[in-house]
Amino acid sequence: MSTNNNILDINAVMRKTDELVAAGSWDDAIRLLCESNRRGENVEFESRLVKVRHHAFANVVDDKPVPHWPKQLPDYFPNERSIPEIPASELRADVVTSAIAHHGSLMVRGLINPDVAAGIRDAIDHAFQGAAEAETPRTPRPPWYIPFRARDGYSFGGAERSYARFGGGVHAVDAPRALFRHMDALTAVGFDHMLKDYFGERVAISAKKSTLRRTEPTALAGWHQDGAFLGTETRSLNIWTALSPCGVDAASLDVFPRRFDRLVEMGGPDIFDWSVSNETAASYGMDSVVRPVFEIGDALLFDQMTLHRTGVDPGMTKTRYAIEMWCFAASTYPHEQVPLCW
Ligand SMILES: O=C(O)CCC(=O)C(=O)O
Ligand SMILES: [Fe+2]
Repeated sequence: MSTNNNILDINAVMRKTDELVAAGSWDDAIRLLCESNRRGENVEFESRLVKVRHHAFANVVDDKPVPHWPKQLPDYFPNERSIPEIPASELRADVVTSAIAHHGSLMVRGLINPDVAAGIRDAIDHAFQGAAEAETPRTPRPPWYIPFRARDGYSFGGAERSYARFGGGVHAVDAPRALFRHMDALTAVGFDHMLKDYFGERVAISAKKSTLRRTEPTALAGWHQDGAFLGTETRSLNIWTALSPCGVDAASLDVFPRRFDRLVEMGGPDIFDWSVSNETAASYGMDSVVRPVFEIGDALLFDQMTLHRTGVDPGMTKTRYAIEMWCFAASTYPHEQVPLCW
């Protein structure tokens, strides 16, 4: 990536961004910052982009939920007992709709190019280092780690960060360069358009749940459906992207390859009150659980009803890099998740 911006260009872009925001042209501001950062990564662009995406939400979103969602589609993978798989070239909204409705998730092979993934991994390492150094006091470590500030009316701070760290994660919004690289890699393969098609409206991501992960084989793994805290009625899609090989000697995910139309019973001797006990999970047939093997850049798409956990095994030896990014139809956005416009 080149860094051929000179200071005059940077100032000009920032001034133009101010003008666009003042005029209410939020999408143009987002586009300008993305294009500028693509030409040469710059922390000013990246941190402004996080802020503009967050502030844009209140200003651009007046969408109503589209009626009759999700579309009723036949099962495109009628003989599949495991998780349906497609190459990235076949990714379309209707394929996602069908796979989620009939199988609970969809594996997309080769969504992100391995060279691009290496750049994201590098940004994740820097973000973890920045987060560790910034712990007390929480001072920024630009360009890798810059604590995100939510607007009034949203809650995002120490409690959320401690929770993410406990789970082996750093919030993507605290790592503007990693977030840019990841969203840009997805945009480069048309994922933004696919999402818009999938929801039929504006898309927003969650500041609270979009997480850079470096997961050790010793990680805690509790069965859950994210709908336990995202709500069952919201329209969501998680894109979980592997940035290092996993499933053999690094943690994967364990996934029930089926649709659940409600939350299963929660509680038991597990990690959180929204965790599902091993016994309850087993009652849905442990034999059917899939632990996918991911190559770098493969992504699993699923929603808040999918029953899953971190897929670890005592014999695993390697750290796994991944990004979990929860996307929502803006009109059904769960406020406490703290929105950023795509
Ligand atoms: O990365 C993991 O191991 C857990 C991810 C997860 O629970 C999710 O993406 O919803
Ligand atoms: Fe989850």
